[in-house]
Parts: sequence; structure tokens; C-alpha cells
Amino acid sequence: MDSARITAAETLAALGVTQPDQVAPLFAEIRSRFGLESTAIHDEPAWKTFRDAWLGRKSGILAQITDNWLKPAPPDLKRAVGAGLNELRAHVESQIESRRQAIESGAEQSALAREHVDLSLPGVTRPIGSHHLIRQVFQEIEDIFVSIGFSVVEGPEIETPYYNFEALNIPEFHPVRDDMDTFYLELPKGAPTPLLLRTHTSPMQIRTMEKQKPPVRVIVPGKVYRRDNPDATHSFVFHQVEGLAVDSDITFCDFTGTIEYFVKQFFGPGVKTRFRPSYFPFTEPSVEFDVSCIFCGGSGTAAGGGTCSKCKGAGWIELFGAGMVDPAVYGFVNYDAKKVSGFAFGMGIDRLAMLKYQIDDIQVFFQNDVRFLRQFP
Ligand code: FA5
Repeated sequence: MDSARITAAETLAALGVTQPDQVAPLFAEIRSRFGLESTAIHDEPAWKTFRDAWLGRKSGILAQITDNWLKPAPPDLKRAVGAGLNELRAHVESQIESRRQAIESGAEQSALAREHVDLSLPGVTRPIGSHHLIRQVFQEIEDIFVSIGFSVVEGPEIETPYYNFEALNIPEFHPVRDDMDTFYLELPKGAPTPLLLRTHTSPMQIRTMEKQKPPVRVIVPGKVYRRDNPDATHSFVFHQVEGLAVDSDITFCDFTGTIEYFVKQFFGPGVKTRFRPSYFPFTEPSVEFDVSCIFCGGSGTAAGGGTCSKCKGAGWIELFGAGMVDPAVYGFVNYDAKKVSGFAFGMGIDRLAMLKYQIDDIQVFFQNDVRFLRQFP
């Protein structure tokens, strides 16, 4: 047997193998050839060719050994050839698989190396959001009132006409309802009561007094809704902070003192305040509360001369409605109107924010334009 001539394309007889002890060297020779070839395989295309050359079903070397050596082998050689072939097949299959894994992980490493990771570069920073200006203003207002003994409560945005109107001394067909026409919910027939989006935070006066006995000192931040056409100072959804203080001896002086304290804390000590008579069915007397114009300092004249466009030359800007709680309201919550007194106010937060931060269009609060929002981090 001449090892230089060993090929699986020839039969054992052609190779001169006639004795069982000649079989093992035959397989050893094939196996060492396989080992040599496999060390030369370094990439996937070469590996595939190598795999097919050895394991290909029709003309792979193992298939040739089966066809040319095993099948025609005389009975006395068959057992040795079968054993040699099985051992060779196991070896070839496992080596080809481990070669594949080595090539794959090598490829990964070289891909990583190609990426040139520069660990000194700054990481990816994700921008952190901030509170919306309206939320910030809510917080400022809450902090001021909490510091003088008020608690913060919240209430439902969907209300019944009873809480939104009747218990606030606004009976059906009262003309004041026309100013607060709002969005009613479509309900199934037979619903026990109509429901509407609250037009102000004042219903929480009633809900709070129903729940607790005097003394009461609460503020109520929240969203309210009205069927107002949008313009620079109106939106159909806006924000209010309601305030309510009821106790056995609360006077008009407590009321004005509290409001003036708040306004000076919020706008700064330089602003002046004034009350004007007004009307709300649930307060008596009722007032509108004004501050001296923060744009022209109360002079009514713009910085460059001419009339101040913000206060229209008046020197004052209307801030919110308020008053002493009307005794009729106490009747709805089982408070004794002879023993208690109190005050209430309802501020439009969007307009307060506009004044303080000199914003001339309320709509920017609802447009979520980050160029605007970023100015108030
Ligand atoms: C009320 O809503 C009363 N509930 C306030 C009140 C409470 C009075 C307690 C007495 C006692 P008024 O309708 O004026 O009142 O609204 C209060 C504030 O909401 C206004 O001063 C204004 O700043 C703001 N406001 C009203 N309508 C709009 C609107 N469409 N868009 C933005 N702000 C508004």
C-alpha cells in the first residue's frame, strides 16, 4: 500500500488492501490529511467548501469511502472498514463544527476591533424634562398657602349640576349660568343626574364643607372647562386655584390680609393691590381683586412712552374673583350660618402665570412647543 496514492475514489482492492490489519493505517492516513486541511480554513466560505468536500452527501470523502471502500469490501474486511469509517466520521463532524465556532467568534472579535470603541467619548445623554410652567406656578401658589396653614385638596373634573351650580347658590335658569355654559356628557337614558365638565373649582367648596366641620382652610388646584372661544386670554380648558377659609370668627380683614400676603409673595413686594365690588352668587360681598400693572409699574404709560398695552393705561390688572362666603351656601352643607363666617377666592392660574412671566398668549400653554417649554426649566 503506497500512502501517496491513497484516495477514497478507488476501491480497497485497487489500493492493494487485502488484510484487516491494513485498514487502520489507511484511515490514519485519511485522518491526518483531514487535520492538515482543516488548519488552513480561516473564513466562512472556505469552511463551507471544506465541509462539503468531506461531508457532502454524494461526493464528499466520507460518502466516497462508504461507496468505494465499505460497500464493495469482502466480508473479512467489512468489520474493520465499518469501525474505521464510524470513528473517522465522528472525528470529522466534531472537528468541522468546532472549526465553525472558532471562525464565528474570531469574526465577532475582529468586528469589535473594527468599531474602534473610544471609551473617552462622552456617553449618550437623554434630555431630562421639567415641570410645565403651569405646574410650577401651581407649586409656587401651594407653597405660599401651605406656609400660612392651608391644606391642598383636589376634586373631580366631572361634576353634577348640583355641585357646580345649585349648592353654590346658582339655581337653574339663574343668568350667571349663561357665563359658564359648558360641556355636558352624553349619558345613557335614565342616568340619575346630568354630568358636566366643571366650569370652576368652586364645587370643591361644597365637597370640602360636606366632609369636614369648621375650621376649614383649603386650596384646590385643578383644571376647569368652559365653552369659551380661544384667543390670547381665553382657552376652553384652563386652570384655577380655589381657596376657602371658614371658621367661627373670620372677618373681611382676614380675607384682605390673606390675599395681599399671597399677592406680595407671588409677584414681589413692589406690587400694589385693590378691591373692586363685583358679583358672585356664592359670595357676599363679592370683589374683583386687581394688582398694579407689573408691566408699567402702575403708571399706565409704556416704557418707551405712550399707553401701556397690557393694562390699557389703567395702571391696574384684574387678577381674580373672591368674597365672603354667602350665608346661603352654608345652608347646603349643614353649617350654622349664625356661627361661622369665611372667605373664598378663585384664581385663573394661566392668567397669573402670563402676568408673572410676561407671556402674551395663553395658547402657548397648550401647544407643547419645546422651544417655549425650555425657557422654564
Ligand atoms: C369663577 O370662576 C369663580 N368660581 C371665582 C370665585 C371663587 C369667586 C370663589 C368667588 C369665590 P370667574 O368666572 O371670574 O370666577 O373665573 C375666575 C378666573 O378664571 C378669571 O379671573 C380668569 O383669570 C380665569 N378665566 C375665566 N375664564 C377663562 C378662560 N376661558 N380662559 C382662561 N382663564 C379664564
